Amino acid sequence: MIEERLNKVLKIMENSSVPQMIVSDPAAIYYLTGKWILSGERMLALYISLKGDNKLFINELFPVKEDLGVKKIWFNDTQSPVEILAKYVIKDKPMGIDKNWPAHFLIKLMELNGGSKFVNGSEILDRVRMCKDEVEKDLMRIASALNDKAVDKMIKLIPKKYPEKKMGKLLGDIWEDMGAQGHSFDPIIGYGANAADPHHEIDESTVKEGDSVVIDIGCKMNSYCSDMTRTVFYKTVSDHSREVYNIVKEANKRGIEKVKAGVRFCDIDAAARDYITEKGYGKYFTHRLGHSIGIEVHDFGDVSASNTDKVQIGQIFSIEPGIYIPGDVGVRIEDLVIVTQDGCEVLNHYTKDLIIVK
Ligand SMILES: [Mn+2]
Repeated sequence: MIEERLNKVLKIMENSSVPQMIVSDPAAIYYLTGKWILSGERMLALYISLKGDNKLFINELFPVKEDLGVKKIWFNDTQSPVEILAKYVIKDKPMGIDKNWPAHFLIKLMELNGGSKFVNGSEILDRVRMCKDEVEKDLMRIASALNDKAVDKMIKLIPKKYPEKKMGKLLGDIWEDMGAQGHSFDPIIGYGANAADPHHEIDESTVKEGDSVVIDIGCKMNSYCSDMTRTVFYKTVSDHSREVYNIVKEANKRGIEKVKAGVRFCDIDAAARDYITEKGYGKYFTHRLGHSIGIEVHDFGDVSASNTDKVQIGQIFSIEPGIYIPGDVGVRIEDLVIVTQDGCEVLNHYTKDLIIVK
């Protein structure tokens, strides 16, 4: 177990009157143990408690030889893992449950009275995960540095006029060459009208003169995700498209400038959104400004009008304003930032100057 992380979790458990918790999400278990265990539909449960009698319940089909600093309780396919788990829990105390734990396990544990009440325990862990430690910050810097290089390679491929799908495939090769563990999410490469669809699924479209090209990509490296977007233009750019680009670029800048410890997420969202609205394009900025990122590309915690939490040092999230005018032009510019005392460190360094690819 990674003691420093576990201790942070235990402290919040204590303050929240959740003396015991079941963690089942492989990403959360990785965060706490440094080990990925992917057991499919078989139960995997890390039980942690304020008493310190932590245990990892794991099916024999997924042998983990190394010492993870937590006692392993093995079971096989002929046994009921929840019945085994229920023997170890404190039955008259509340139990935190992982938000992703399948209901059939939870219901069984409830039937066995494996706790005095059951609460969603994930928020405790998710909030700890939002603030990255120094090791994680470095891994995020490494993943983002690869993304800076990859976006450059992708932009240079545009004149080849490959369909979006082929571009996505080539990006997979780029990640492989760089030693990354593949995409952190399905890449978005959108030409022209497709660029105006924020979550466009890549298809067989090809680029046309005057198109904006949205490239929203990220890799996984050392189990951490990168995510950035750049928008460029092919051959020419209309005055209207240039105006839209410059507004998004300024909104991205204003969002980033607003970030510092103690500022509310909603105020960061507003810093970018209000500018776009002021310029008359508010209704075309249809999504939240950003999302937390780390082991998962969308970690807990979003940068949106409804999140009134204050940002804390070490949190990493995206700043990704966009303007999407259906059938016309789409522009998004996205960077990841690490919150610092006085501002933030921007993880992406690829230029945001308007590029016209010839
Ligand atoms: Mn993103």
